[in-house]
Amino acid sequence: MKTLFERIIDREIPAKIEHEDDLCIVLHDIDPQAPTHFLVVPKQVIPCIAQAQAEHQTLLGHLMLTAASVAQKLKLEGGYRVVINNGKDGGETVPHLHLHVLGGRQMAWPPG
Ligand code: DGP
Repeated sequence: MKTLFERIIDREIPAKIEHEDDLCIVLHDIDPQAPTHFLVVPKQVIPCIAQAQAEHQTLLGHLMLTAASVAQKLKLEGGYRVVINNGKDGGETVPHLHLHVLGGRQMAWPPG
């Protein structure tokens, strides 16, 4: 069965897409937790970061660099936070690895 993000990648579910390339898609979160909140999602399904393997190293780097370039495009000059939720305790709800990028307000630490 397809993950939610695969269905967005395949245009079965609409989303506000900010960027797409051969390896990933970037979309705005449906339930933003900051003035800007987007997700960087690999087209290849890795269920969670804990299941990433050495063969994914280049892809993982690409996701990080894409997060930074889209943050720059969206003018998050004051800074931003990049988050990966892993598994139940990490708050992951969609089992398809993704980076959250949140910006446009002062972030708190520790996170909830
Ligand atoms: P996580 O909890 O880390 O697995 O993050 C999943 C995120 O996906 C969550 O912040 C909400 C977002 N999300 C869930 N359903 C949709 C959807 O249909 N469209 C979009 N754009 N985002 C969604």
